[in-house]
Amino acid sequence: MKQKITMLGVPMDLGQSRRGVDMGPSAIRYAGIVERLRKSGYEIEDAGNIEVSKSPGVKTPEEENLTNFAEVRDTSEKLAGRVSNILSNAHFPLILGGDHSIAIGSIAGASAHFEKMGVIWYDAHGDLNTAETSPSGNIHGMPLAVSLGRGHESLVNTYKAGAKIQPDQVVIIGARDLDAGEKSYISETGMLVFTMHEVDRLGLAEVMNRTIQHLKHCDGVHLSLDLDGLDPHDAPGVGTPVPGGMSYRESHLAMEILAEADIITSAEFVEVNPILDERNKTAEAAVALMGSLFGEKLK
Ligand code: Z70
Ligand code: MN
Ligand code: MN
Ligand code: MN
Repeated sequence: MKQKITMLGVPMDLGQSRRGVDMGPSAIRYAGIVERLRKSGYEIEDAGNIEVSKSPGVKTPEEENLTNFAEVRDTSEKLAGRVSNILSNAHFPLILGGDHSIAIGSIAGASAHFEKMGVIWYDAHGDLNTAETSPSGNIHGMPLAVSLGRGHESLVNTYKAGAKIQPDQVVIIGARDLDAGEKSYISETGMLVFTMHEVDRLGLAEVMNRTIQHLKHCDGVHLSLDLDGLDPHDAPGVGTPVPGGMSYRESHLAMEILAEADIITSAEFVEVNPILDERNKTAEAAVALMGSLFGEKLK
């Protein structure tokens, strides 16, 4: 993975209902990400944040169970273009969220550069809802579904028409809060999901080995890491903490195994909410995990 990194912040908080996650990119910068990766010998360029604007005025009918639909759609389109350009310049796109709805844009932009891009979804949630199955109407619970071609067509058609990935290109790790519609979709498709049950049974090292094996047929892999995949004890600064998650240590091991396998071609770290955090602990965890993902060694 030794290459130039372009880092891009997406101060998006419209995909969910807690304010503050738009400050995630600032908190991660404050926690020293640029200096950290430079120490490992990377050239890293901070491209700043993309603009996220809330459009005032009349809500479209889509708003029914897709809150802030127009804003999320517009931001996704913009982000996809930026991510695609970063890859065209042969740089590694490192995206800082923002809520998880931004994955719609990251995956759309990145997948345009591969025949078959894999996605590792490290999260307490499946984010596989559609407006029909969502209990909340929050689009951050839908980005993986959208990338798989399920959901409102103008979200699905971000950047390029249609699905960006197929179920056999996805691995979910750390799930422990799946909604009924998400469970049905997982069992219909046979998608590989390591819930906390499998993480505890197999250990995270084995989970990561099986993940890498499962994505062998992919020519690129996007890592989408939601900080709520970690246990709230280690990452309290998230909008929807779910007990019983992967520890700080386990998550480091996961990143180190990915670094060793050298398969990740783009990454995003999302859902850091500094307002809900304890002394920037969650942003610092994100930075430390990025260090390991980019090959930092303990000795
Ligand atoms: C729930 C929903 C979710 C992230 C929470 C929660 C989804 N399944 N996603 N936090 N990142 O509203 O769809
Ligand atoms: Mn260059
Ligand atoms: Mn998520
Ligand atoms: Mn989540």
